[in-house]
Amino acid sequence: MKKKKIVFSAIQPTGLPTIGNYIGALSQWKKLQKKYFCIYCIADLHALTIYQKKYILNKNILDTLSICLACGINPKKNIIFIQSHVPQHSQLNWILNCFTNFGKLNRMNQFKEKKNLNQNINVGLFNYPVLMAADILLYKTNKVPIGRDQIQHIELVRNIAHKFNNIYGDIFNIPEKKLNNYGSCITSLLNPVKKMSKSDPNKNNIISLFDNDIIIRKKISNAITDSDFPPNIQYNLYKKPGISNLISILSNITGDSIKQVELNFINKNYNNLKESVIYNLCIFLKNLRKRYDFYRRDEVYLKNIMINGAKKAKKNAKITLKSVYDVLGLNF
Ligand code: AQP
Repeated sequence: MKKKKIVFSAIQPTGLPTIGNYIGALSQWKKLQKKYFCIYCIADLHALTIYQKKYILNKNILDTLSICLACGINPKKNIIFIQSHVPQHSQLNWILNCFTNFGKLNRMNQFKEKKNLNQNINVGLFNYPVLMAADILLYKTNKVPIGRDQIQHIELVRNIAHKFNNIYGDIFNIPEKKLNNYGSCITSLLNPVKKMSKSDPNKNNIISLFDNDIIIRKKISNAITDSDFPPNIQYNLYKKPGISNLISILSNITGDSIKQVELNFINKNYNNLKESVIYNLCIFLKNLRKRYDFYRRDEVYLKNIMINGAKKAKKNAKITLKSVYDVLGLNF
């Protein structure tokens, strides 16, 4: 039987995921399980780049794992694990630091943005993409499903892998990105040229997977559209970012194509579009939360998934790390 290609992706346990995390990552994760062998990681070490309170981080890890299960991740056929439970990530991270160009890392847009927002500009924040490289390269990953915000990071990962391979031979697989065309960047509701982020301090910018019907109605009703007259419900990211964002959310939640959504709203107004987004989001999130509650209640089950996931991940990670140690002359 032909061996399945490997997919790797991660999510940080930094709070309740948004509809952007769902559309850009989690919904893709579920679909990819059919074709690929999938390795999904809850990136708790990455989450430490911002200050975390012990109990909140602990709770967020369990919440995020439960969300992944509720979104349809199957831990029996694939691997889902917690990053800090597999120490090979930190070990490879150090080695890759020594193969990463400082200037390139300094040009990462996410670092530049977070640096401006953050009081706590730590080395971990700077080093974030190198730990990401270790995550991906440890598992001989072929494809990495990502939102558009992560494209630059994947290019850096490929660059680090090439650099290492050029010196030591074909140790790392060179991974490719996999974008969800119309969901690769769900944007802020009040500022639709900015990415929707779960850590955004203004919660009116985001739809959390845990927002109830009343809150969803309020936030979508207030979402920025435009003043085109007559109203024109068409997908155009540059000329109509607010409308495109709503179309994209609706298309991803209902499964209708972007074209179909546009056809459904010919001669309709922005209020009609918003009502449909509200209706579909409320139903979708209610069902998701039911599945989430089912998993979140059973911490013994969740802990078993973590233990088994770490065991399976370690088995693969150890093989790659050993070959890296071998070529570097670190093994005796
Ligand atoms: N707005 C988005 N649209 C599409 N995809 C998105 N992703 C995040 N936001 C959007 C994708 O979700 C995956 C997991 O993200 P993460 O939690 O690891 O980190 P992030 O990209 O930094 O996500 P947030 O929500 O912006 O978190 P905070 O606020 O903690 O920094 C990734 O594949 C990402 O592309």
